[in-house]
Amino acid sequence: MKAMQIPSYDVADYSVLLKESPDVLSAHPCVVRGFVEQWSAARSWLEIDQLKALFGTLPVTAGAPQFTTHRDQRMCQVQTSYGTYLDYVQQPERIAELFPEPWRKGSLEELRHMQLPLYCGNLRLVRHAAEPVLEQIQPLVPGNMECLNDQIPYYYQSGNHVWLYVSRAGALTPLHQDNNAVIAYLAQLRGRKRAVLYAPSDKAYFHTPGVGYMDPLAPDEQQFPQWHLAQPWVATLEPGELLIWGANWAHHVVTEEDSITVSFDIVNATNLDAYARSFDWQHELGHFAKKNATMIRTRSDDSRLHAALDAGLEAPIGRAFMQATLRAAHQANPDHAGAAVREQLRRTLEEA
Ligand SMILES: O=C(O)CCC(=O)C(=O)O
Repeated sequence: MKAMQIPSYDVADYSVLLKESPDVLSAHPCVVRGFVEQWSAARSWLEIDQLKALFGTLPVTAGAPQFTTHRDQRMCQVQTSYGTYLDYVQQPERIAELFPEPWRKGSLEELRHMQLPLYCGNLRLVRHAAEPVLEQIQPLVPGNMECLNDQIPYYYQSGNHVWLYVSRAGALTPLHQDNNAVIAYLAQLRGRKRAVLYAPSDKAYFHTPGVGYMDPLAPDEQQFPQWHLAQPWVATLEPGELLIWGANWAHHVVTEEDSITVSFDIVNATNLDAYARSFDWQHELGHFAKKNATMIRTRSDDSRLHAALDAGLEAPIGRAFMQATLRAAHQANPDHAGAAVREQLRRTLEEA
């Protein structure tokens, strides 16, 4: 199918569009101009040496491609610090010295064969709504969008929702859908990226169970026999532009010019129920609760939570922990500003 160009709006026009059509991101992604410049990060995260000084000691992995979403895709991966990864971005010729073998996956020889740069996409900057790093990207959402993130208990603890991507030209993020049915954006601070997106309603065409996601740049006719029925939406993202898409939109991103990009995940009224039903946060929250089971058992007498902890499965523990938290919050403060959101979350979880 002929690719559709993603429409681009000035932030004021995007705001008007959202007022008229709050669910516009379900219909198509948007490029928004004139927003990113407001951020402190548009100045303080613009140089790699600044990022090294701020985040260089944090542990990360870097892979080529960033991760895999197709059963036959090979991968190389190293475990390192963010500072060492940034050294590699600045001086790729030092790769053998910076990442001595054995690697976590693959080898330098295999990487050279793949002709892809290593790409780190798992720097974890935020684990709490009050994290100072969030000050750097205020306002968090363009065009006065509704954002309920802070009203969802454990939102930033039970999944990564703030991403800082530094990538070399050629870096690849294969086609995938984000965890937790979030609305998400890529805000380009430096360099250029090319994105291809597909609506969730086209999933049968771009995804085959047991095989994975297709490569939009080289679709395999045998594995994705109806690939041509999928409608691609495309954009080239330049510095200062922000690309935003709705829940479950699949996306494939190639770094065309060395880049620095911020990505942020959003939950609002349009995807709150889908978020509540998602497995990924339930699993991560359950993992946390399981590790802290003794403390949680003493603090809560919720019998369903105790039963889930006894059974020991992460996702049901995460669900039960969230439900117990929501019930306790409602009893303690039914008039809280986030009470309606919490009540909706609780109801959706009960029904699931
Ligand atoms: O910028 C990229 O390479 C892709 C990022 C991405 O896919 C995401 O944040 O979900």
